[in-house]
Parts: sequence; structure tokens; C-alpha cells
Amino acid sequence: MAVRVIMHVDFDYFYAQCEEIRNPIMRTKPVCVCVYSDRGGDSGAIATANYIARKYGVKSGMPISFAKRKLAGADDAEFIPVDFKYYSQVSEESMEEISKFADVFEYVGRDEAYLDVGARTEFDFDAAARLGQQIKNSVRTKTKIGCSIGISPNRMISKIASDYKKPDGLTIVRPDSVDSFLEPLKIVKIPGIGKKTEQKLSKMGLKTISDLKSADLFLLTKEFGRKSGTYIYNAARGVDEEPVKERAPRIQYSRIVTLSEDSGSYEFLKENLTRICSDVHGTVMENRQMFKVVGVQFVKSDLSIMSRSRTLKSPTASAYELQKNAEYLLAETLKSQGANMSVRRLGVMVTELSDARGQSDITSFFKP
Ligand code: DGT
Ligand code: CA
Ligand code: CA
Repeated sequence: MAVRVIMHVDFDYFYAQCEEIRNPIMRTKPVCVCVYSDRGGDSGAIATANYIARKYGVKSGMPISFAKRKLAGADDAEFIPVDFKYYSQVSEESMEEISKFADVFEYVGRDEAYLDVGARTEFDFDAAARLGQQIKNSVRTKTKIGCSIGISPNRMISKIASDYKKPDGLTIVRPDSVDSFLEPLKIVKIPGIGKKTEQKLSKMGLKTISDLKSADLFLLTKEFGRKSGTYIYNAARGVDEEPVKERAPRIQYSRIVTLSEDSGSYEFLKENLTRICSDVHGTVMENRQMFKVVGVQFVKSDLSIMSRSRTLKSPTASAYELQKNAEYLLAETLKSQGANMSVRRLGVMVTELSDARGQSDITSFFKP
């Protein structure tokens, strides 16, 4: 494959930085953005913290009470509840600006994106470095957001590079310095390699990417299966052929189907609703999102349209919550419409999306 120039942009301490932008006095203090659970008090977890709070040892996913203990010595520390709506606005505006600089723009989540910039930089890494700086400047001018950027011949290395020097980083890994960049890094820096895989590799005596290169493909596929083994083997060698795929930010997921017959029967509609919910939930999972609003849409026999929605107490990724709320909306609608409800098409949508990536430890706080 010909050389490519791929950029990964990641906003620094995103939610906490948004809070600093809204209220600049926060810039001088430790700031923790908290997801409070509905159990009250300090129960809940830290979504993220600014770099001042991180110096005290505060980390994403940490219980709030734990972070308060870490910050016991800082009486100016701020604990702010999450405001997903506001962060989404900041994200949308910033992403819109960034996307202007890409040949292909792939939105990944609220605070990150991949850009293929090969054509516009004529495959020149010096030009790409200047473009990276230009992007950082124009996002900062437009929304005040500071970000870190990694530039390399592929997605995997660029993702590692954007995290290499944070905050406000710009790291360029030219094709001829891929090996020297990767080799000293800890294996866990490879995207997709979690703590468990790291531990297993560590037991095999493999700690750095350089160590990992000594493991042959056969051993790795035996240990981790064909797919993961091959991925790990290639990753160690800086090989990743995955293209950047055009993808814009999503604001909702929905699916609507035409029923096998027009109907006003709760049982019949519920059966269909279950199937649609399961489809929508699958898409939400694939994209690793959570939702805060569930909606049900009806196209009636006379082709008039009706929709009802419910806002949940907190974002969730739960299939059960989706189903339960959709059923509630269906029952309510049938009740309010009485006998004259005849449905031709039925749909389910979820919106107010948020990123669920790397948040398995925190989703438990969203559940009763
Ligand atoms: P950094 O390291 O400067 O990029 O810091 P962040 O906070 O931007 O970290 P990143 O990129 O891993 O995550 C982006 C946003 O996603 C972050 O601002 C808040 C959210 N997030 C990250 N980890 C967690 C978590 O464990 N729980 C929750 N609720 N949100 C998280
Ligand atoms: Ca980030
Ligand atoms: Ca990120």
C-alpha cells in the first residue's frame, strides 16, 4: 500500500475543559466532572478531571468519594455534575471546524476523530505537521477547545501519537521513525489492548512493544485466537491497513418498519416493537453509545404521523431500559388514542447520545 498520512485528533480533558471554557476561573483550580448516581450524596464516579486535579491522583472512573479524599488538601477543588448537552454543543462546533481540513473525516466519538489528509498534504509529513498546527489553532479560535494531535502513516500509530504528549500535543511519526517510536512503549499503549491482555503478555515476559516483536505469529494466535493474535502481531510492527471511513457525528439512531398489517392491538404492536428495539439497540452497541431519550414513532393508516418520547434520568446503554420505555410509550399512546388507533408503520429512536467507550466501569452507576 502506498504511504498514507493519517491524523488522530483528541480533545484534552474534554468535559473538564468545557467547564473551564464556560467558567474560566476553573482554569486555576482542580476540576472534577462527576456522574452522580441516583443514590444521592457522593455516590457516583468521576467522568474526567482537569490536569490540576490529575496531579492529585484523580482519574476517570474513580468513585467521587475517592477523588474527594485525594483532593482533601485542595480547598478550592470543584466537583461539577456532567452536562452532556453542553459538551455535545462544544463537540459539534469543534468537529465541524476540524472536518474542513480533511480529505476524509471520520467522527469517532464526542472528543475524537480521524482525518485522512494525504491528498491535501501531497503525502508530505512536513506539510501535515503544519496542517496539524493550523487545525489546533483554528479549533482554539472557534471554540477555545485545546486538543492533541498525532500524525503518522496509519490510524493505530496516530492514536498512540495523539496520546503521547498531552495536553496540547502535536506528535509526528514519519514512516522512517515508526519502529523507533513504537519500540520503547509499553504494550498497553496499543489501542485495543486492555489490562488483561497486558497481564498475559507480561507473564510471557513481554512488556514493551520491542519485546512483543520477538513473539511469533503462531504463539500469539495460539494464545489470543486468530483475529486478536494477528492484530497484536501487526500492531507491534506498526502495521494497520484500516482506512479512514467517512463518518459524521450522529445525533440519533432510529429504525422504522412497515407492519405486516395495520393494527391497533397492544400485543401485536409490542411484538414488533421488541424486534425494532433490539435492532436499534444493536446499532447503539456497535457504535458504543449511550442514550438519554427514547422515542416511539407511529405512521397511522391514514398516513398521519405521531411520536412520543421520554427523557431518562441518566444516560444508559441498557436494552432493558430501551424496551421498557418504548413499551410504556406504546401503552400510553394507545390509551390516549382509544379505539381509533390503527398503526401502519412503527419506529423506535434514541437520542441525546453520549460516548460509552471505556466506560464499562462507570455504567453500573447509571443503573438502579
Ligand atoms: P485526555 O487524557 O486529556 O484526553 O482526557 P479526556 O478526559 O478527554 O479523556 P478521554 O479522551 O479518554 O475521554 C473523553 C471524555 O470521555 C472525557 O472527557 C469524559 C469521558 N470519559 C472518559 N473516561 C470516562 C469514564 O471512565 N467514565 C465516564 N463517565 N466518562 C468518561
Ligand atoms: Ca480526550
Ligand atoms: Ca478520547
